Amino acid sequence: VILIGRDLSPFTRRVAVSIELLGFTAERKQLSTVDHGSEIRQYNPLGRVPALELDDGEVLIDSAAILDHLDQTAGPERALIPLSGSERRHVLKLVALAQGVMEKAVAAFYERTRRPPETRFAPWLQQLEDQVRAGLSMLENASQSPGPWLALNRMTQADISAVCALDFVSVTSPHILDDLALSGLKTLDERLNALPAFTQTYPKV
Ligand SMILES: N[C@@H](CCC(=O)N[C@@H](CS)C(=O)NCC(=O)O)C(=O)O
Repeated sequence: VILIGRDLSPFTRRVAVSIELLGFTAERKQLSTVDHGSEIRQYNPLGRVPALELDDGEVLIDSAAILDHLDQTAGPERALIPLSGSERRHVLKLVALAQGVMEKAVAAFYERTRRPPETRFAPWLQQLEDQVRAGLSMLENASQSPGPWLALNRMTQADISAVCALDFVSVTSPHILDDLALSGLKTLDERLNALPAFTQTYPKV
């Protein structure tokens, strides 16, 4: 399989990390939406990453759909999101919070880097950054529950997505984290970033 997208994209990174942790392998095409739009559109007409080309040529788009496929392939015992019930709802809620942080942090990054400065709208940027802070604070609350993981007694997609979201914010907009108490989340972040799946994919601007 081929994973299209670079590790600066938190959506791509959570897929890359999940592939590695589930014991799969993928060829990487570290393409950027800024510089490689036409090549990316050959995989995803929307021009977005990540996309995953399977060995038979089928192309999956959107990180959530790709993660769903990886979990199905891995089977219920190893899936990073539990199959059903309250455990599934709990993990999905935390994943949604992490995904929301990614979406808002990416939007804030674009607001600051893709617009001519005179067309930036400060109140909108402020709202995006407040949403990032709110999402991270909720994930921090989850990190305070007993045990080393955000949910359940093992690593789930909640942990992977939360770390990918936090690292994207740290690398692209560290000022958003000023005065935010994230000790539990940062401890989790340090622990996971010591694993090769995370170290090898750490985002670079
Ligand atoms: N919901 C999508 C979001 C993907 C996304 O927004 N990717 C960004 C890069 S981090 C992108 O492709 N941006 C270019 C664009 O949306 O035009 C997913 O989970 O894969």
